[in-house]
Amino acid sequence: MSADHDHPVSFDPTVAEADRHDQAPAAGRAVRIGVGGPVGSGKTALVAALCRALADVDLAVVTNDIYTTEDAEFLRRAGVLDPARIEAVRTGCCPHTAIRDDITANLDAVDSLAERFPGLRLVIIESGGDNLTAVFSRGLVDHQIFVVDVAGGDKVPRKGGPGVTTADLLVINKTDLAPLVGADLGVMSGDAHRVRNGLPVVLQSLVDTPDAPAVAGWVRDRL
Ligand SMILES: Nc1nc2c(ncn2[C@@H]2O[C@H](COP(=O)(O)OP(=O)(O)OP(=O)(O)O)[C@@H](O)[C@H]2O)c(=O)[nH]1
Ligand SMILES: [Mg+2]
Repeated sequence: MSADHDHPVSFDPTVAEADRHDQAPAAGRAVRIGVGGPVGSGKTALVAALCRALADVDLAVVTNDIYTTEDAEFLRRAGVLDPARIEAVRTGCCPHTAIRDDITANLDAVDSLAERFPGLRLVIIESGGDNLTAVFSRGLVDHQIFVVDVAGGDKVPRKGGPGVTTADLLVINKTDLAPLVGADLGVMSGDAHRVRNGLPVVLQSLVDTPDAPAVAGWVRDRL
């Protein structure tokens, strides 16, 4: 038997992620925050809310859609940000590919914004809607927010997956819909805290609090 079989190489992705995560952004460059989560959970609505709440911050947005530029157009129509500060990436493939595996198109979009807006302090990158396994490469973002919603049922947080368990902030959105879908917010909150081992969790409704104050405060603390 060869030495390779006696001593197989092992790779602990948790350790590698932690090491990369500790790296601060290069001096002077904008902080990049990823917003991921399942289809329709409220990512674009949260990005719009953050643009409103952080109107005093020099910021820009990159959206990802598979075939369209729908989310970028929504944000431009909403008038929450100078349209020139919104870049759309069309992934043409599973959204996680463009935020985790081949991040070139997203890095190009961030670079283009940074060149045009030299004082940029924050870039928010919205992933296309994906599943519970989708997370951002730490080569693309410094921090990531994962958005799930109440309408998916109160079992979602305990189903786990790297988005729910390792994102720097978990948002449980659409709490206003809980009575309509029979979701128990206490169960969702309890399960989320249990699987995240102390990482923060925000429960919110963008209907009740359109400017997402808790998430906006968390983002400000990252700047
Ligand atoms: N009731 C309720 N509806 C919400 C809330 N947040 C977002 N929505 C609605 O949910 C729908 C989907 O929201 P989006 O922001 O487009 O969701 P998304 O995650 O960006 O969707 P994709 O990018 O297609 O994956 C929209 O009709 C929003 O108005 C909320 O807190 N409560
Ligand atoms: Mg969206």
